[in-house]
Amino acid sequence: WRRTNYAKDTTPEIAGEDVTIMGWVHEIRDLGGIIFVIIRDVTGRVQITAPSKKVDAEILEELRAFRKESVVAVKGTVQEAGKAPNGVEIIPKEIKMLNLSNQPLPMDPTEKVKAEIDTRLNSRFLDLRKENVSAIFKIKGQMFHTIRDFFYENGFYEINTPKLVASATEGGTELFPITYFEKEAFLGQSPQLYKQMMMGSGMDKVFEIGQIFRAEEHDTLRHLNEAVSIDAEASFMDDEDMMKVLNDMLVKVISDINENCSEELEILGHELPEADGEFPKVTYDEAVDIINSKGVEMDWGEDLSRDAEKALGDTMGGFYFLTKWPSAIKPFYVMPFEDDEKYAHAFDLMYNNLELSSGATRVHQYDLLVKQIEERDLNPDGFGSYLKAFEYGMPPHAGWGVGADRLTMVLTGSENIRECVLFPRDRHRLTP
Ligand code: ATP
Ligand code: AMO
Repeated sequence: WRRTNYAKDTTPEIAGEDVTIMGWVHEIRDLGGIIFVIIRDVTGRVQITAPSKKVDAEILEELRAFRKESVVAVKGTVQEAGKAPNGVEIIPKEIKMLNLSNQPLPMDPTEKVKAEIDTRLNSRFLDLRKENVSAIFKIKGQMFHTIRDFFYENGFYEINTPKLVASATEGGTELFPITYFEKEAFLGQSPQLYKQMMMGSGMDKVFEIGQIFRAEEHDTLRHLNEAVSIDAEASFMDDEDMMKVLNDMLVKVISDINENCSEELEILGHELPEADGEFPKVTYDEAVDIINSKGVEMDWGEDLSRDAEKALGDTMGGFYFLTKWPSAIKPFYVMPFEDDEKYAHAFDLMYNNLELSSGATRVHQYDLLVKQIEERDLNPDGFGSYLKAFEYGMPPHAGWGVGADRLTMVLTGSENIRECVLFPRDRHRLTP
């Protein structure tokens, strides 16, 4: 048996032809004199129609033994049928049961019965059979495709860096410790140190798409303990240059998804945000004023609370950059302003109240880097192999990291980050 057609390309144009369809039993309706079975595959659905007058008794018997969500192969003749999916039905000639599904199902992939997210994630393979669930991952796939294209077109080399690491990068509290033979090690929080070391390699511009691990204690709709980060780093560039790169990349992502994923967007009932020109910028100082004017208390020098993010998001709307952060709340690798050290060349990209990315011009001077590490009560000895790269010719450079799963939330209209990850890892979930 060989599959000849997908559901989608079984159309009235091929009426009269014999086809072989393979897929899942989506629905069975046995009306006595006629049996309807809907078969679902990656492209959609197609109807098998078996009138008892036209079809062998043996085949009718086999159809009656079908159980929902079993995997079957059906050979038959295509015939025009106005009311059926694609305007066709297949009159079966031969049937093969490839894998019989147990009953009852742990959840209903036809969505006649709604299930909670936990039930769905427990049976994720079944959940993904729903078109509104797989649509999210088809869009996420297009997002990665466009992003890779964008980087390659713009001279960025793709790199892979270790996820088993010896030190923290994004503040010591969110690390997962592991045993690495006789040494202590951690799961990487960010490729930060490696992408910066690559600037000392002369490769000029690099990007990485990879897993990051953060021992976030809190349980929110936008944090996971394992996420995918899209990281970029470029030599002889600064924060302004890298904001432009990020801006251009997102414009291309939105335009490509509109062009190539219109069906998926329709299934999700989602319209993509506008992104054609330059995203607005608001400085941290301006943001503090806006937030306070909205009745949310915030002192200068604090990170934005959730309420502050919401107040700012309500005012700004859409994509915007939050720039010129206080140095004290940014990591050691961020470049302070030359004329006013209390400000840093750091930015976040926001969408409404959701932080999508952080980036900055980096410190490329060895002495300043050591000073900033010490000021944050970290020990420079722990950063030996990183610091070494700053002693022998490190160009000025800048970069950013985008949370791929958070960006997918924006691109698919999902409220919960768990919807945008196949097998999410949160405080309570380590399987499947
Ligand atoms: P970063 O990687 O820079 O921390 P982030 O997007 O993870 O980026 P958030 O965790 O969104 O940053 O931080 C926004 C603010 O929301 C922070 O002040 C954080 O402490 C706060 N926050 C995070 N989780 C919760 C929560 N469950 N309830 C209330 N506030 C929270
Ligand atoms: P930051 O810590 O802001 O910056 O992380 C970058 C982006 O990654 C996403 N993100 C997360 N997504 C889901 N769950 C999480 N727990 C989580 N943590 C982070 C967010 C965030 O904006 N090294 C810097 C980047 C740089 O400067 O190049 C960094 O890691 O969307």
